Amino acid sequence: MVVMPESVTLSQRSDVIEVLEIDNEFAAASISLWGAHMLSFEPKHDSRERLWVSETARFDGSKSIRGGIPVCWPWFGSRDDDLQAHGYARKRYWRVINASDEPLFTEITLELTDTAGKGFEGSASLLLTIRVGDSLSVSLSTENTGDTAFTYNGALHTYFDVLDINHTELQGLSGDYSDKTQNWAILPTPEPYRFSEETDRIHLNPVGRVSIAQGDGKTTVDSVGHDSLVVWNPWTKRSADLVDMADDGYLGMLCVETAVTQGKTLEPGEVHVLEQTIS
Ligand code: TA6
Repeated sequence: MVVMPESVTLSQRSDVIEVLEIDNEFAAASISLWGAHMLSFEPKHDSRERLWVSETARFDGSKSIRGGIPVCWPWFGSRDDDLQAHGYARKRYWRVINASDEPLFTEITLELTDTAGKGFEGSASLLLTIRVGDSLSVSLSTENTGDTAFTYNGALHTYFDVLDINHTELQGLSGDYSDKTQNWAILPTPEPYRFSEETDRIHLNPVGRVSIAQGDGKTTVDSVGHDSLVVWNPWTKRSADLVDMADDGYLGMLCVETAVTQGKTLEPGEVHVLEQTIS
């Protein structure tokens, strides 16, 4: 049993979901142990919540939590078979293997207790290391613990809180993207990058930094270990169709996801880290 440092407390969000609450000199944050799912991050230097969670999100374990940072693993998106979209890591229990207060952040490491599942043939160890300081860094480490190679996909599927999607601009992307709403057509990144319709895009030029510019400030998103950045907003119709999103829920969120969508192959003993830092 890991002893929690001074800044961390454990609370019960529902019958099935326990949440680690972090409150240190730099920020407040919360993480559901079910899914290793970040639910909030509010740095104290500007008191601006960075993560959006749907007001109708389910916390009963029946669905992945709508909002925050779902951990998609060991695949991304939907599949041709019946298996659930975005893999199973976001719907399983993780355990705390380390928690410490460091000079500039609180560090928590969670481990997925059981990484095996239908649709994934490999043997893997999966860790999520979270650093809550002036910025938030979330680092997903996949290790091949078996004796044959495997290929995985995944994402840190972050829902950013925005004041109004109609007045939000995404900066820093360039090159082509593949558009899910247009049968995966390859199209050039718009400039300026603004939102006025359903947006579901895999950007294939994996830049390291993008920014979300909006009325009350800019949010910077740094990514490492990715081969793509996914940008999603369901807009009016899909928002209304989703049982765990209010009809106008799309107005206050924008997903910018640090992702591996092209398949990352790991040889036995190899480790791959996918990381997103939000400031
Ligand atoms: O990352 C974009 C996406 O794959 C969209 O196509 C959309 O379906 C979204 O994720 C949410 O997926 P979810 O399974 O959480 O409902």
